Amino acid sequence: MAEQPSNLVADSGPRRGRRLLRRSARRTNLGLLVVLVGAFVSGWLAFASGRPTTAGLSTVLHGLFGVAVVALLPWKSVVIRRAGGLRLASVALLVIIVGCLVAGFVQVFAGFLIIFGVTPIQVHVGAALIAVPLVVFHALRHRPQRPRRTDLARRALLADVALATGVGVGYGIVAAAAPFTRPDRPRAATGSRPVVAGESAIAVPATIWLFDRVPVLSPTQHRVEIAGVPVTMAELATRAQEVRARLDCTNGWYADAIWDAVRLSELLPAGPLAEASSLRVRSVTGYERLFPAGDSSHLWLAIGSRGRALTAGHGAPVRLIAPGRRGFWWVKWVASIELDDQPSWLQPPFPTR
Ligand code: HEM
Ligand code: HEM
Ligand SMILES: Nc1nc2c(c(=O)[nH]1)N[C@H]1C(S)=C(S)[C@@H](COP(=O)(O)O)O[C@H]1N2
Ligand SMILES: [Mo]
Repeated sequence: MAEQPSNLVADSGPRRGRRLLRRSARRTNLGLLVVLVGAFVSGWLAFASGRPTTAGLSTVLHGLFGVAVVALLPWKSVVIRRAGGLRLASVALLVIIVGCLVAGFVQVFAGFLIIFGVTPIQVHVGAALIAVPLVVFHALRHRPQRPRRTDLARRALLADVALATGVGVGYGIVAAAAPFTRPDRPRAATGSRPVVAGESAIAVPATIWLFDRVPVLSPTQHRVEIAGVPVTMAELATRAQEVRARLDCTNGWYADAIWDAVRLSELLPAGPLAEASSLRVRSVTGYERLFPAGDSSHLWLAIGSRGRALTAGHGAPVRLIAPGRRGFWWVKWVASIELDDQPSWLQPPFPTR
């Protein structure tokens, strides 16, 4: 019955096969580039956001991009097997990406843990950072992979839809399974799992963002300069109230604790506060974050937890409590709080020390 259109007959056989393979190789590499960039960007987005909705959205987005990398690896293995030979830098890239993926899934299923002095997230983000120059080098060394018209052909789009569906289903399986590993430690929207069940902040792991050092300060000598006025710890203690807040570290853990703390809006002069665009919270170590001035009623200076003074590692004698923001905003060993004209978005998105 059916007569083959002549162009298809002419186009069949090994030559067509080779052309299709080359095209699928190009699309695989391009697709990998897109999802790698997407995973990298969404990973930092997930870190930047502390509120459950935005953090949850970027974490889901990140999971989808990450699973898409996994989904493309079987196709990439065809590209690799058909390549003339293996280059050392490309093999290193492969090892780094697989390590990054493994650490990502360890975080999802096991959560915060320390193996050989490092956590899954440290390995995961470290590997992603090392991958950046390797991917750039790899993509530049191989011939340019420009998108083509045929990439938008119906067959190609169908393949994309099939892949996207597979990625969605794959991510759904991961997300559905994750609550069953360590069910005693339910994941927050950020993916973090609780590190302690108690309500004392003292039991939480003392955490340094990058290279900061724990200073030893005297609770009786230390003063925190608030809009230029030195305030003693005893003064803060008399005004402190109990504040329940979740400290959610980007290292993959969270802790709900009760702090003894004073609201910043009650410590700052109302007039100048209304004029300022931001609050600069600075540590004696030089570590600092800028907050919108309007946040002053949601920011607190804590001097203890449930009647116990802070330990040196946790920011003694005074540290910031920033509910709804990731741990790196919770400046420890506060030296000063200044009203500032610099908008808070005009700062590095993450601390640099
Ligand atoms: C997960 C990331 C990636 C890994 C692990 C990886 C690994 C490899 C390996 C091992 C090869 C075999 C040749 C060699 O050793 O260099 C290869 C070939 C190739 N890769 Fe990648 N690659 C990745 C991503 C990319 C990306 C993003 C692009 C382009 C945008 C790309 C483009 C190519 C090209 C054009 C070839 C040559 C294929 C051939 O010779 O037929 N790769 N890749
Ligand atoms: C090459 C780049 C990256 C790849 C391929 C990648 C891949 C993945 C994968 C597959 C997961 C498991 C997600 C899931 O199934 O829910 C994951 C989790 C995670 N990744 Fe990445 N990632 C990359 C870069 C980053 C970066 C740069 C960051 C942060 C700055 C980051 C932060 C996270 C976090 C916090 C999780 C845990 C999320 C959760 O528990 O749900 N990733 N990543
Ligand atoms: N000065 C200073 N403050 C800091 C840090 C730091 O390295 N230096 N680390 C931050 C990070 S990443 C987190 S998660 C919390 C951890 O608080 P904890 O040590 O009480 O657990 O403090 C934040 N405040
Ligand atoms: Mo953190």
